[in-house]
Amino acid sequence: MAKLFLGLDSSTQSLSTVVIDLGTRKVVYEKSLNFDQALPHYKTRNGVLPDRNPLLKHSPPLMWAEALDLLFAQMKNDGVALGKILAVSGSGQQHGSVYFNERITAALENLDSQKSLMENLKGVFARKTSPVWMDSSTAAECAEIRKKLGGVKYTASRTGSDTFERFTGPQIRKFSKTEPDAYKKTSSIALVSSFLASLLAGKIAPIDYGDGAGMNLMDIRNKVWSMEALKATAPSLKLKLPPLAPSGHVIGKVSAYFTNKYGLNPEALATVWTGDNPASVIGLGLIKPGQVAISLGTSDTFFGTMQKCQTDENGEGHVFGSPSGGYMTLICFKNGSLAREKIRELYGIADWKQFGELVAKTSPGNGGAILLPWFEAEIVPRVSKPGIHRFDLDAKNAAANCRAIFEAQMLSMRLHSQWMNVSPEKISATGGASNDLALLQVMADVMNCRVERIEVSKSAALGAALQAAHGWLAAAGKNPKWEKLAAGFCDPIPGSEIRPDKKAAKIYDRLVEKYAACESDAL
Ligand code: XUL
Repeated sequence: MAKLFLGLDSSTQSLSTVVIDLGTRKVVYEKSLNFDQALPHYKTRNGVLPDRNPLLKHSPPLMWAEALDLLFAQMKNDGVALGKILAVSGSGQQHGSVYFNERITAALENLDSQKSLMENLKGVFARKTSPVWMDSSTAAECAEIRKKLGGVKYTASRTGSDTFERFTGPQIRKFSKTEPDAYKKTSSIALVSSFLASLLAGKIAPIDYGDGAGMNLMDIRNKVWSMEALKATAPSLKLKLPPLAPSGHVIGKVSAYFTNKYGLNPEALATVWTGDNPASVIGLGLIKPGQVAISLGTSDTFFGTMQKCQTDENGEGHVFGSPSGGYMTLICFKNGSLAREKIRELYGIADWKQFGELVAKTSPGNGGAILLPWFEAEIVPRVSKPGIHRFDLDAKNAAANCRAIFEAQMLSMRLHSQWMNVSPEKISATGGASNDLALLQVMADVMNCRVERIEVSKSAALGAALQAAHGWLAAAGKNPKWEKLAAGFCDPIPGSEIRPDKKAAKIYDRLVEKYAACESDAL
């Protein structure tokens, strides 16, 4: 018999869904709905409202609710067996926040299936728009909270991260300062993830330890709201926050709204959602502590899992709760594919094949040449003024510069993930540039670790579907094991393994020190 679980992911630009059958261990349905295209009346661009102030990035929360209606209607239309879904979970873009007045509780309890979610939610918002993770308008509030908490190191060790502009705490502080009356009228604050979970459950949903850690408000070690951080952020904040809970934890049965309107199984369980990154960690199969994935996209992201909570005293990396227990880290390097492409353009290289051939003409370590490729302001390390720096590297030597960009990016990852104290057995490489073998060889050599490629479309929605299955099994007293549960859904591409070259690895053990010195010199 089919054992169906539904995962949703509300990201910046789209709402996606993945349905898995745990019986056959297969993804049986997937779909994405692009906000700009499907809901043009909100006038968003890439899911965000245009604003004259480039630092302000807000989205309309009603758009996310309306998208949920549209996607369920689409699933019904496509013949998805919604009546057989056993549990639903989800994930959302991290840090974004939704502000309700006191009418929210009754509205959620009485969702009328004759009306749309949009109509049901009329008059419940205390703030029309939601700041999202791309917003960087809270530098002052970050500094204020950090100062009240006692500096970068303390803030990071207490909440899992230093204060960041996009994090929810600084955003709430700004709202309370700039719109004190609206803040006063706010009875409840949700994250994107807990907002959508609340709609599915028909009541205010808890925030999970993964997404909750992206707020600068949660005590990362004890997984409770940190009174110290709440006090440093805004008045009466504790009263406005829902409880914290593990992701996948059962909230109750799904709201009758979805049962009556779309034929969703009335016995299906609504569970606690998480952030898109914690959900992706599951969707990429990072279950055991010490596992690492590197996503090579516009930006490069380093994901790792750890049993014990270590935090970055330099405040560059983030620690979130992982849905499979323990902790996960996220370290984001802005100059990823963006910088690789810039070098390709700079030297007029036709394609990535030719780029790889040039890299092959040079040897590991590049004769000690170092490039710092900060084409854009960098997140890790924190660099506010973009700039390219070359050390013992001839700007006219195309081949050396091609190797230098790959080595710089991997050396930077090695250096800036050292605080995690994790030596991975293997690294899963994913994202657009992960089919570049020259880059993966440099990755294996610099990290001195096996690298395997993994390709999962919609990793966050898949992670959410697995989370729904885990929650359902746990509620049935089955004590599910994550490794067993995820097996088969996110396996590496057969034959994609790349092994480190021991001689090259030794060279990088020395070069990482020179790289660190060059960084200090340039910062
Ligand atoms: C993580 C972050 C982004 C969003 C994207 O800290 O800001 O990855 O979660 O959806």
